[in-house]
Amino acid sequence: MSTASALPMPMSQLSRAVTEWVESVRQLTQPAEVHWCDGTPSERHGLIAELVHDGQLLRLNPEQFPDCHLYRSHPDDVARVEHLTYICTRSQADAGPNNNWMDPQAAHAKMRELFRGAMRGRRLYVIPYCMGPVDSPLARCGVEITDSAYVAVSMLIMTHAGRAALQRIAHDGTFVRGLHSIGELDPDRRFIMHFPEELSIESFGSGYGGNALLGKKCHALRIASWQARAEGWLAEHMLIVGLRNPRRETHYIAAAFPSACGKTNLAMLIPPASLPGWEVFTVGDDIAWLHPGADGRLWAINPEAGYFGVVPGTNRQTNRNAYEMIHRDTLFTNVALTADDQPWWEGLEGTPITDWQGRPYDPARGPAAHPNSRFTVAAERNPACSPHVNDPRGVPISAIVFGGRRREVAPLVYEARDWRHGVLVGASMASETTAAATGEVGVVRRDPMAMRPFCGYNFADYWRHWLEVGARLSRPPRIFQVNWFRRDLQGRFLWPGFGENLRVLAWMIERCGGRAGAHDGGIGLLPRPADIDTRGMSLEPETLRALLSVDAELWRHELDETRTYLEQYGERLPEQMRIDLKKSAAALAG
Ligand code: OXD
Ligand code: MN
Repeated sequence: MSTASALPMPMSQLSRAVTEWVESVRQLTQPAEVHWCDGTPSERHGLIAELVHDGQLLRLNPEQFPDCHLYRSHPDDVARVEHLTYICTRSQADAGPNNNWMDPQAAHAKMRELFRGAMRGRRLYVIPYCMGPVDSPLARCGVEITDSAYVAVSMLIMTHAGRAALQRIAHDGTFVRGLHSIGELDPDRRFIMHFPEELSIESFGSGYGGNALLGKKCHALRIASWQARAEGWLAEHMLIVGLRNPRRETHYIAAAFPSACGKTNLAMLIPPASLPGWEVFTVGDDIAWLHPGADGRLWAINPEAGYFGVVPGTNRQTNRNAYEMIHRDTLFTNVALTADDQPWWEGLEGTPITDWQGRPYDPARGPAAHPNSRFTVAAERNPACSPHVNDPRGVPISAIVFGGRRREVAPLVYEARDWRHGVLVGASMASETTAAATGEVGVVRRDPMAMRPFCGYNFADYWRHWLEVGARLSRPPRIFQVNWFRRDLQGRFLWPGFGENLRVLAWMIERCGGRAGAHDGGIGLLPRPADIDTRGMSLEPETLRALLSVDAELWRHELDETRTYLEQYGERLPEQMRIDLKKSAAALAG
């Protein structure tokens, strides 16, 4: 690859704001060269070839995994760092108790010192990108500057990047500025700063996806949630899936789950053989931008162009679509290797010989693949990719699902009474922590709308905004909560999950069509066991009853915890939510 400081289009067609910003970053960071990404496949292949040449990427077995590569991160840089992630608004109250906060001027000063001269001897990549189809009025653009070729390649897979995005930026006259450097990968000099009032991001000291691919969590959730409030829409941590029932009607569902709780699997679900006639289409696996439409419905686009999915557990049985998808043109991070250079992770057959750190595999040192090892792959490689994935209007949403990972308390599924109750249901979500973020795994924490690490402003204002958006919808989606992770006293999962989850989604769709039954279970509307189609499944009737049961005592405790949590938001908490919480307690009392 040449030193390519060449611009991808004539200077006269470029936004001046972009060129001036790139120049100011160049002066601050002092790179050896500047590369403007044009987003072509040949550029991506060139960058990958360079990374292979200098030993940062390993080419995987070309027969079994053509055009697939392995990247090993620094062992201290394997997950999002929530404790080092900040929202820097002028007023601390705007960031809310749900965010770490730093004064914007102090944060800029701190970051300026970290970035000063940080790219000496390195190449600076300029990545213009568009989150969402480039011709969609719902899409928004950004430019990421990074000194990591791995990050640049990942952004080229995960976003609509290159010339078309630059043209759109020149036309829109606005973009999100994202400045990133891996620095020295020193955990003590690592910060992920967001300046929503300035539409900018500064990230230093990590190369991990959620900290470094700035289009993803930083832009498409934290900054976009702020923009969405100002503009009247929602930026959410949700997959989007289309389900066509045997009557040939397609319904789209948007579902929020915390990280590493199976969003990618649900978005690419394979219908069980005993439920013939169903088809599944993936629109997105992680982020949804939801806009009220002129027809009173909620319309969704996926702002991303690829998947950054958790690998362990993926196999032909659990997710055949994903398993097939990642056999070609895929960038793996922190998986193990077999003797013939095939990638390996827990959940696959075969034997690893090298662990994720490149050491001879020794089971005494823990799993061979890192529990948060990932694949990065273009969405179009997904055999179940929806034909509407690039539809500029998006897709209409029939149902919104909130899901957590709870070994007890939450039933398999229930429906909120209406949108307003649904906002409370979403705000009450709690889930066990996973390896996607640093910190202890398996601890229950409140994770409203699965947005706890991603909401770019005060949650109380966010719930108010949800209530306002709902009030504008004449045909709002129905709202449900699910829990695929309930266990028995021996710790065994009660529900098989994966493809079988379609049985629960099918009930929801029948509810949307006014065809399925439900009873008021105090907490909301629950299916009776007969309402869930379990034909062809080996599920004992008492297991299904247990899955659909609500322990009033445990739930009362849950409501108390929810109240304590929500009350931290004080006066900013919408009064409607207090009233609805009281109503919920009364309904439970009978
Ligand atoms: C992700 C996450 O990578 O939520 O999607 O951490
Ligand atoms: Mn996610």
